[in-house]
Amino acid sequence: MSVMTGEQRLFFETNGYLVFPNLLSPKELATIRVAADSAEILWRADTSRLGVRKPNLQQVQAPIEYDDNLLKLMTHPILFPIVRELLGEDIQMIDNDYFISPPNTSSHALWHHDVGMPSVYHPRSTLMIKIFFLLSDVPPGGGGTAVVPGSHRFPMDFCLPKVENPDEMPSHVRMEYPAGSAYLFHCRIYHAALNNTTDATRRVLIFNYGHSWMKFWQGYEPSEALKAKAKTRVMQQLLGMTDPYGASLADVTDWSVE
Ligand SMILES: O=C(O)CCC(=O)C(=O)O
Repeated sequence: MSVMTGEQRLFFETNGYLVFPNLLSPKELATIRVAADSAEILWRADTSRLGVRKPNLQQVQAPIEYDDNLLKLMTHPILFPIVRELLGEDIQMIDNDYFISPPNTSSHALWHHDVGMPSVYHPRSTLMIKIFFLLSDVPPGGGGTAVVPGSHRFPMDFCLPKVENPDEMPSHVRMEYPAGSAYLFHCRIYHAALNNTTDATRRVLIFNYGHSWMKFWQGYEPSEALKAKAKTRVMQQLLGMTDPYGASLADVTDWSVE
């Protein structure tokens, strides 16, 4: 039985993304924000920790390593079943990030898509899905993600218009929503981070899911300490602890992640 409504399925197939305004309750958001804040403090205090430290992007790389509440968010009870349905039973985490876009900074990610592996032609495949959780309000001009709806179906050699400023891309749609909202997209969709022209910092958690036979994005391989916490089939598969060519959640009935 499908966990997605007919409307969600058609919208995703047509546009390549879905939005969930105000998905997290105020209490859930507060818990996640506390976890993300502590991760940020640790990351800032130790510059050997992974993640870029640029004026327009502070990247706490692999936040699931920092706090169990961030780890658990990877299996959010509404979004994870949807991503599992879209990707299939061999779902695995590929990478995860906490992005902080400082006020009044230019885009850290111009228009691109995430799936362009040489030698693999996959115009109809869903190789990766990314979920974004907004931990701060993203007002107009607040450095939000933007997508070109339907561009996940563009051919590999499609030439997007060249634009100087990412905001100038024709037909783009902006992910400008209150804190606690979430969105997900098919990773072949063209997307960008827009300039943050406001005085507010944008904070977003990103979870990228692919298939168990894919490698983790380099630098996101789960640590032994994290793997030791994975007591359930779901978490073990997400952390790549199962046979890459035999992994399946099809017979899982216990969806708890602890
Ligand atoms: O920061 C953003 O909203 C864009 C993120 C992005 O480009 C990516 O995850 O590939």
